[in-house]
Amino acid sequence: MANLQDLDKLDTDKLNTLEALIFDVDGTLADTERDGHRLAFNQAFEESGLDWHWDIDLYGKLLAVAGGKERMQFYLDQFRPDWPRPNHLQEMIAELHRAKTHHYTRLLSEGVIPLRPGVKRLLMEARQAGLRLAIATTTTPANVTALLEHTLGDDSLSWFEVIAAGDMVPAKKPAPDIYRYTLEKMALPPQACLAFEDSRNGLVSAQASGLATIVTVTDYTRHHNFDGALLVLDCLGEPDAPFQVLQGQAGAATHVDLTCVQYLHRAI
Ligand code: XBP
Ligand code: MG
Repeated sequence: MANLQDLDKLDTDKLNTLEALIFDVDGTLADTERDGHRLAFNQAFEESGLDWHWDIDLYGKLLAVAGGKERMQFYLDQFRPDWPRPNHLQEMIAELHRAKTHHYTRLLSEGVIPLRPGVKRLLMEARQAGLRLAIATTTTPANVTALLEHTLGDDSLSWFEVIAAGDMVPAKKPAPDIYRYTLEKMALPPQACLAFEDSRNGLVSAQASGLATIVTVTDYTRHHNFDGALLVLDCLGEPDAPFQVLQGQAGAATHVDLTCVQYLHRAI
């Protein structure tokens, strides 16, 4: 007969069991911003005859705002106050965003953007171990489909129980909406999950949802404030290409595998 302590331990263990990994997309699954989204925006601007051009440096500033439509509005407000606004500005931005998404998904279909190191390996290991997987991203759903299909194959969409993206929620990152939506759909408490992010906006969104978060930085986000992150790395690493720990403790791990995520989950 188990004594009360054992029952308590069982409940605690159940609550503390790692059930799911939730992934951000842009900057986390793949480094998509500089050579993907940014080029697609510029192609859409050029074909519309606009004198808008987002160079690498300016785009880094514009990434302060999540969401492509919101980013174009931010660009006008912050950098083009004198640009003559048409009456139908919101429709124009929506049309530009549709064109941009067309260019971006075509870039992905040409294999321009690979997955980041360790991403495919960790996803396969997680699936093998029966961990549930989800995506929580600000980007447009069509962009997620294109990235997954062109990097992991057509059936990879089914690996993710929930693909929460873009306008599915009222407020984009850093608001918690997209992670709360994902947890609700999975009927999981945040304590049973780990989130993977690349930016401060993403970390704030995940943390506000109660999620412990592992960050893999990009060139655009390396300088961000990641206070509160469980661990900050240069990438997930591979067995023959160890990660570099930028903040936090990874124990004896040299790359993020299931042993590493279980170790980190026990630390929260
Ligand atoms: C990153 C974003 C997105 C992309 C552009 O999303 O903020 O807006 O930059 O995609 P996340 P859209 O890091 O949450 O994956 O133009 O489709 O918004
Ligand atoms: Mg991101």
